[in-house]
Amino acid sequence: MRDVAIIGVPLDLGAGRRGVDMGPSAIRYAGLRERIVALGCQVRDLGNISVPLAEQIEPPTPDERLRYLQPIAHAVRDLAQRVRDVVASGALPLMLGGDHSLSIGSVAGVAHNRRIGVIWLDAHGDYNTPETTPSGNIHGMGLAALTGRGHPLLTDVLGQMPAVHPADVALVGVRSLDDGERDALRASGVRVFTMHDIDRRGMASVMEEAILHVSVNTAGFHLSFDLDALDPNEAPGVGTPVLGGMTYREAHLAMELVAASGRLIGLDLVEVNPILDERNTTALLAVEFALSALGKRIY
Ligand code: 5AB
Ligand code: MN
Ligand code: MN
Ligand code: MN
Repeated sequence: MRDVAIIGVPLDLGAGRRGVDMGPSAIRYAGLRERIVALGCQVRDLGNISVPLAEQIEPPTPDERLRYLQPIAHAVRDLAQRVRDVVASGALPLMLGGDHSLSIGSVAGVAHNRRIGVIWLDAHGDYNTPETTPSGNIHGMGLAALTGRGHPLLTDVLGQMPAVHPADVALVGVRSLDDGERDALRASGVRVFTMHDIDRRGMASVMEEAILHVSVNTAGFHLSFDLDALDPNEAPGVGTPVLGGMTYREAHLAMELVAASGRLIGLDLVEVNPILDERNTTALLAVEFALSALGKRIY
């Protein structure tokens, strides 16, 4: 079993709704560390990176197209450096969010000086740019930034532009795209698997193709798991719920296939919002997914 390093990112500046800054605590309280240790992994919890509260800083103007750009750029740079160091130490970085803009840092760190694949599990495309965003929220721009589209403070975090090649990315679980975002995704070369594909083909077939797609000529893949990929009936504690999502069983199977590939090199669990959750259900699910992705077996 591998070494795992946990990093919390109590960031909610990238989201339109408050509360995902409490996600790292909720996932820790759901028993993350002990349960990964029980799998036989060596686990270090590196604590949280330091992120300002919205109350501490200037509010954005109403028509701002990159809300809280400066503090988010600072946070993702800090995170990317820590993740790069974790990777150099031989451990697998496990990020707890926090809004999905944090993945701009985590993926940049994992991708430092090498070619990696990315699987982005999400109800959304996160492929907006300052030009297409309907909200100005940076958590809707993360995947675009990682593939080189957007503000330079977000596209060039560790001096490697783009951090990942669009052709090495698979987006899985999508069911909500903005118009400009859809056009940009179509032109990008990112492989997109919608909920329609999952319904028609089944999760196993979709995930096997996604894993193969991101594994060709890469050092492995990073999995960025936005918990809103799940159906809100099963995972109510997310900031931007969209009907028609994955079941627990489907997402669980996806994680088992990730583990079986032997190619996982980094993992984000993001967008857990304890304010909207019921009895920490969504955080408990996040822990189950981490365990399965790290190789927990039933038999
Ligand atoms: B999440 C929306 N496309 O850009 C936007 O939760 C939602 O990280 C983004 O996937 C959702 O504001 C971002 C409308
Ligand atoms: Mn999402
Ligand atoms: Mn997302
Ligand atoms: Mn969200």
